Amino acid sequence: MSSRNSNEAEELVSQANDKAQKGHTSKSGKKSAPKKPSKKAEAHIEGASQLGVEVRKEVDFSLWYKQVLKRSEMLEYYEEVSGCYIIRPLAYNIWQEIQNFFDAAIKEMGVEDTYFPMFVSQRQLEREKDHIEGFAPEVAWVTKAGSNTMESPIAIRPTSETVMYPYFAKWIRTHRDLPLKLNQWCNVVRWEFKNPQPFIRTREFLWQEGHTAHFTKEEADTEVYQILELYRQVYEDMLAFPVIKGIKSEKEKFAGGLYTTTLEGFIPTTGRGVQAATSHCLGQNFSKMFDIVIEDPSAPAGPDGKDAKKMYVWQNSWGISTRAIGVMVMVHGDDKGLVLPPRVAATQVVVIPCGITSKTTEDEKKCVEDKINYVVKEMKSAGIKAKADLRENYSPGYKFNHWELKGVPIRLEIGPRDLSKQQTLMVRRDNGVKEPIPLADLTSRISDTLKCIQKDMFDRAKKVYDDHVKLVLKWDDFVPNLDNKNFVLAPWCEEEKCEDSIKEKSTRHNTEQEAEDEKAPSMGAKTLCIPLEQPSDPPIIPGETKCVSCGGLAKRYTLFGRSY
Ligand code: 86X
Repeated sequence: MSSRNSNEAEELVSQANDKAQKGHTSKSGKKSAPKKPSKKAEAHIEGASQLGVEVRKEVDFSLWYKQVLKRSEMLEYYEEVSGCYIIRPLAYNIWQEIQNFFDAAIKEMGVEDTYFPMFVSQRQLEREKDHIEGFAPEVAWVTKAGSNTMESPIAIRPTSETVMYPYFAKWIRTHRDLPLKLNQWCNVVRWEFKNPQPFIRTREFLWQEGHTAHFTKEEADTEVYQILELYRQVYEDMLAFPVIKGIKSEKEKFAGGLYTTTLEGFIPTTGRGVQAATSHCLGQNFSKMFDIVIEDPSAPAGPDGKDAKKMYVWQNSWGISTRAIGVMVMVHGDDKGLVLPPRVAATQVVVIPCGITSKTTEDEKKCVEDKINYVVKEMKSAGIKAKADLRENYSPGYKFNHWELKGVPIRLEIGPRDLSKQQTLMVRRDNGVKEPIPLADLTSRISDTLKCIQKDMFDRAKKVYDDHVKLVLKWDDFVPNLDNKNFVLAPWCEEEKCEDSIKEKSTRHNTEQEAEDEKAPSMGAKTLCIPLEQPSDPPIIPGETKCVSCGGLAKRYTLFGRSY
């Protein structure tokens, strides 16, 4: 198991070299010199591992994704344990931006941060038995201490309901203890055996889990949707990643809860859906399991010694994970590497000296560098995350590639000729557009452009998403649309049997056994969500509109798709 990642990492290089070579076969059938230096040569070139992405996003998406993450230095493969990865500063910074925003927003709602142990006893874990049954194979256990087998093994939290709720029961006694709103930022472990994918499916991941208890269902309901809206803001406003809000079907909801709200995203290159975040109303299911009760204030204990009526509290739980980073990369990245939305970019602007030749005097060079340092300082004091790249032994071209790979939203080029005209050349990472900017307006123009990039990135992604949601009314159009890498939005009866049948009917039964993860188009469609915002044209007419699959009566439009 432990050698798998190491192989995987090496393959990143060798497969890519193969591909580069395949693409360069000359007419005579002889391969031209490979574009990339051999692995050995690479070792000699300073920074060669950052030389860029060698495989096109559209050609081999999965390899492209791994290369972008690795070469941009967002992520490193952890050789020791399969399915685990090192989140490097460039990526961790994005997580911190998400934390900062979300933390401030939930504090505003009265949520407090907390930290519970990562271990849970078998006894506590099994109090949730009905619901963890399906999850049980993913639970990781600690069974030894040193060389001694432990008397009672302890589980590592896959989520913290069973860790926290015994203490909710202890802390919540009367309605005056409500609402209780706790959140923790932590790691969780789910020992999955499906193909791991950095950020998207990893055995350990980071998330926040919010757990709250309320006096009324209404209060709980309100919070569920407030949190869902905050998650939308994280994805759409920060990561420029469009999502659709909805409710999970009974089959797809968190079995332990009453209902699950979700954000569903779309990865255009594969046509697959991805669950971006969930906010559950647990109802009273967990409070009944864990005996989280208060005295009903409307039926207090009587003077006659009659016991107060017990009332089970209403609970919610909600979470967003580091998966968000992965989907952002998948949607916005291109053949040059990462493309970071300005709001989460650790560096928003990089300034690079250009046009320095052998004829440039030392004085002129110094002038350029001084000016660069000056504008960087100016931008920084205006709140723009700017930096200068004044490294000596790298050409401007090398630096351009380097910062493009890392997704920096704006590059500024400044040379002696720009200085004489009191201007700089601005180059946008997201669309490559170049524009000279007068130095006098620099900070305001950069600020505006950063906002514009943020908006354009979202608008472009949103248009792609919208174009791939196909409204389908009859079954004949269902699978063809899926096969064209679309989601299908269709009237549905909301019966589980029908959901199973749709999955079955949309699974392509290939003769050669294909790994589910590798050949996405073969897998069946799931319901992703019942969107909160329903199409109005044509409207669903109760008692009349037919379910897209079984012909029974349709309740609501439901979003279907193949998903991660
Ligand atoms: C469901 C529910 C919920 C708090 C969230 O979605 C947000 C944050 N928790 C998580 N879930 C499990 O309960 C679960 C349980 C076990 Cl034992 C497991 F191995 C995996 C699990 N995965 C999800």
